[in-house]
Amino acid sequence: MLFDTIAGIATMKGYSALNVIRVSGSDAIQIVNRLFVGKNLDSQPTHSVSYGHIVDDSIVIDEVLVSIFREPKSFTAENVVEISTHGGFLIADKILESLIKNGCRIAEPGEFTKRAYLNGRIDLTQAESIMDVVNAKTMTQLTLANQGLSGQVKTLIADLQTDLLTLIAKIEVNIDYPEYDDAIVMTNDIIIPQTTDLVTKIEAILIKSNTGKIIRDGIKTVIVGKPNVGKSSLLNTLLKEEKAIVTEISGTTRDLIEGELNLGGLLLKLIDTAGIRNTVDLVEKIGIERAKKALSEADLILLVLDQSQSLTEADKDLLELTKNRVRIIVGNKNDLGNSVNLENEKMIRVSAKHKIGIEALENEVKRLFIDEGLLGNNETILSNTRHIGKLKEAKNALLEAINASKNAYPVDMVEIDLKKAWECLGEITGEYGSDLLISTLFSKFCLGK
Ligand SMILES: Nc1nc2c(ncn2[C@@H]2O[C@H](COP(=O)(O)OP(=O)(O)OP(=O)(O)O)[C@@H](O)[C@H]2O)c(=O)[nH]1
Ligand SMILES: [Mg+2]
Repeated sequence: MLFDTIAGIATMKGYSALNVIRVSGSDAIQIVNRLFVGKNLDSQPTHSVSYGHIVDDSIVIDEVLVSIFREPKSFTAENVVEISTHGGFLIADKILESLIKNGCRIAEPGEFTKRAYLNGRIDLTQAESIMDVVNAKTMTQLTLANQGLSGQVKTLIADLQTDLLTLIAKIEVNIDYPEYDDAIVMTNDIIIPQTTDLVTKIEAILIKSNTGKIIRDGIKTVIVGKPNVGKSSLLNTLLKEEKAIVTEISGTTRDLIEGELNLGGLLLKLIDTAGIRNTVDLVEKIGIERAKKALSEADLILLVLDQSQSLTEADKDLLELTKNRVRIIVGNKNDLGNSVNLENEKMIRVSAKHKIGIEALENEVKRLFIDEGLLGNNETILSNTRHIGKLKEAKNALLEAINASKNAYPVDMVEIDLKKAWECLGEITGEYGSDLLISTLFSKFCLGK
């Protein structure tokens, strides 16, 4: 494949020690060489670093180090040059300008990674993992992202593809050469069990992927309760920051207040809400509507009760409303007493104000969301919503195939469903990526990546 030569700044501009400008394409080395005063880059070996200056129109722009990676042993599998410059606001822009003047084109967001993919150096799951590596905020997120980057997701899908392809190939032989004695007759007795095995494998992957998705995207954790029970105090204590206003007045919080918490590798996206009650205050009313909406979208609900008083109707309504959700009941104001006792319900007793019992609360969150065994085993876990969605589609197509077999449809009809499943798997790794999908995915990358 032949592409033009692109250039982009791979680092953030601003007060930093260094910036890196990346150039990729068949002319990358020659173009940089025209601006470089130092050794002749054309004759430098791959994976070498040269010291010199970038000079344009006899004006020295900066003292730089230039790394050369010759095709195919580079990130994009093309000739790549990385210019390390001093940091700051001007230098990198000026060098980029000179590169453009000399025949480069400015890279689009994600274009370097896109080339790595288009040149077959990485598959789509690895490309997507690069973005996850960049976006990781906790070590667990990073571990998952690195699994994808090293090709574990690719291998996981490839194993399924191999099984499926074997099955499809057997059917094809049977359709093409029905007279072959040794071609296995694809009776339902063969198609149904083998397809069922595949569905079982996919289901096992999908079950684990719940944990993966939550690790990757963070847990949307909504703190709810009636007014004045200490929701905002709990948010502040968890975040170790006075983020929300706390007063003894009921109805203090009006809008949603958000903060992020790294809990032993789990990312919690905490949202404090307005206390839920009947009110005539217009602003508070809107706040309560927002609280209810956040509640409906939560992955985890922290339902806060005030232990210094007995339960009110408002508390009971909220207990009922959230009973089938993933929730933790938090008995706050433990320092003032414990008038609340729930039958058959676990309640974590804390004092948000005095920071008591917080660790127990955090442990409960971990217990609910981290399958320790899963992460410890270094098993491959799918976490990307797109991958999970496509795998579910593949599973559904396989179920259709089983159904068609059971209804004694001809094998070539069954094969259509199996091929659909095959395509879904291919879309995960990018073998079947549509142009639109590919351009949308890479446009989410940062510049220079
Ligand atoms: N003694 C004691 N007081 C607490 C505790 N937690 C919160 N409070 C007090 O309870 C009052 C209400 O606290 P907030 O955190 O504002 O309660 P809230 O649920 O956010 O209230 P709204 O925003 O009005 O819904 C404040 O005076 C807090 O200092 C606690 O654990 N013990
Ligand atoms: Mg509040």
